[in-house]
Amino acid sequence: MALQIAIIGSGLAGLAAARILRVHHEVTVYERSGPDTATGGQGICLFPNGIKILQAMGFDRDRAGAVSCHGYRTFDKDGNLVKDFPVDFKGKYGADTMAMKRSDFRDELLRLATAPSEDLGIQGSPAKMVCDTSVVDVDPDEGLVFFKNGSSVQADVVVGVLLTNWYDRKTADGKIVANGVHSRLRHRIVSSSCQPKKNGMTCYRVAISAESVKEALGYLPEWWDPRTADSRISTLIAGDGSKRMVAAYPLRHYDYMNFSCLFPTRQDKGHVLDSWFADGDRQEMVDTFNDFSYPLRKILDIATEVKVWELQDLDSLPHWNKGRAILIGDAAHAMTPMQGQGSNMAIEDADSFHLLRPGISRDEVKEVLKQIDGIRRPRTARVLRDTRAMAKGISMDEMIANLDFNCGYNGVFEG
Ligand SMILES: Cc1cc2nc3c(=O)[nH]c(=O)nc-3n(C[C@H](O)[C@H](O)[C@H](O)COP(=O)(O)OP(=O)(O)OC[C@H]3O[C@@H](n4cnc5c(N)ncnc54)[C@H](O)[C@@H]3O)c2cc1C
Ligand SMILES: *[C@@H]1O[C@H](CO)[C@@H](O)[C@H](O)[C@H]1NC(C)=O
Ligand SMILES: CC(=O)N[C@H]1CO[C@H](CO)[C@@H](O)[C@@H]1O
Repeated sequence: MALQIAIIGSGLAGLAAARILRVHHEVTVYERSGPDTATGGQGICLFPNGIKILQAMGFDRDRAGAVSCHGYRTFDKDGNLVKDFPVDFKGKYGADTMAMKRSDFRDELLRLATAPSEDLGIQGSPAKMVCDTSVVDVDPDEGLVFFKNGSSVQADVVVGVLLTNWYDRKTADGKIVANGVHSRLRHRIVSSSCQPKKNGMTCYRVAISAESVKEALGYLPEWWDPRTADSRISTLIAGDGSKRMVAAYPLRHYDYMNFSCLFPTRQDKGHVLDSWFADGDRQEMVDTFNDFSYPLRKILDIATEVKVWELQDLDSLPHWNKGRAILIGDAAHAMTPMQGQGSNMAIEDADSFHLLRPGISRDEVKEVLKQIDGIRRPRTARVLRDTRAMAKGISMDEMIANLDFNCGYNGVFEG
């Protein structure tokens, strides 16, 4: 008998889980927004640990416009190369590292979750998407999912993947929406408090097209130009103890570059920026990096849309599951993007649902969810710890050890 599976949230974790589970079970995904909702337009980097699992799902890198990255380059603020760190991700860990536009990545996951089985060459039936449907409560023991309109459904497994339940959200008109509903939902599963922790850094995020830079500068800087960038993820560091740095990675075949501009949070700023959708102030960003080299200053100066976010994460939770319900993705282990492992962990979580094997009985579900919790929690706790350490600065050896630990993972059966 196939299990009835309810997934709350069609984000990266939910859709990946739907793809894994649709082969042997009946999956419904409930999404409070529209069908093409993509939280943030940010670029996203997938490492070999995520890519190996995605490839096994039939992930199509061309559809996602993925750009392979073959290592890291560090520049000083004047744009001089300080360090080149090539990484043979494929040779060393069995798959590439790829940067993608976040919405392209989600579109590809949506295809894998909902396309006809024949198209994907798999068994089972597509996951059902139910959009514009907020889940307001769950009963983990009974497997009940309650909707805003008062109705409910019963499932054998409830997968909770709610991003916004760990911090407040800002609406388009600037109102801060309390996370009451989401925290109630989460507290049904995990009773401990989950206050986000800020790591002291603020991040401006901007996307800039190669076209607009060529127009403004007449050329592409060395670290951008595909002929000289050698597929590296580039970082420009202030190098003056101020911890200011700019990370740049290419998207959509180098047509775009997304920049994360990091600096220590100004304590004198009264307001709290809890949402990574908040609009930032371009002038403030330009001022913060005004001693960096001309091409970068100019590039930041022509940015049209500046997003600002105070980096924050969540302490490791004591458990992720209760009864028939389990949390995965950011709801279970939100971390800052300092290692770029957040969504990779979500993909690994999804892969662990292979343990809900074909023919499993309804009665066995609770045991298996406990087992998944036992496998996933220690690993994500370590990745969180390493990600926190990144903010303080780590040695080259530590960085390599982290890459080995993160990228060397081969899925739940080889874990
Ligand atoms: C600035 C930034 C940069 C990042 N860069 C990287 C990177 O380079 N590499 C990487 O691996 N990770 C990165 N991450 C982390 C990554 O974005 C997250 O780990 C990932 O999105 C988590 O997926 P998710 O499915 O848990 O959440 P999401 O993708 O946000 O999905 C949650 C979904 O649930 C829906 N939802 C919420 N509440 C309800 C409800 N009550 N009812 C129904 N639906 C609901 C939402 O609408 C949404 O669609 C970054 C994060 C940030 C903030
Ligand atoms: C309530 O919402 C759910 C989920 O969208 C839907 O399936 C159900 O038909 C709705 N019930 C009523 C009475 O509107
Ligand atoms: C191409 C791309 O992904 N651009 C995104 C980069 O980040 C900005 C700010 O978050 C988004 O608005 C862009 O869509």
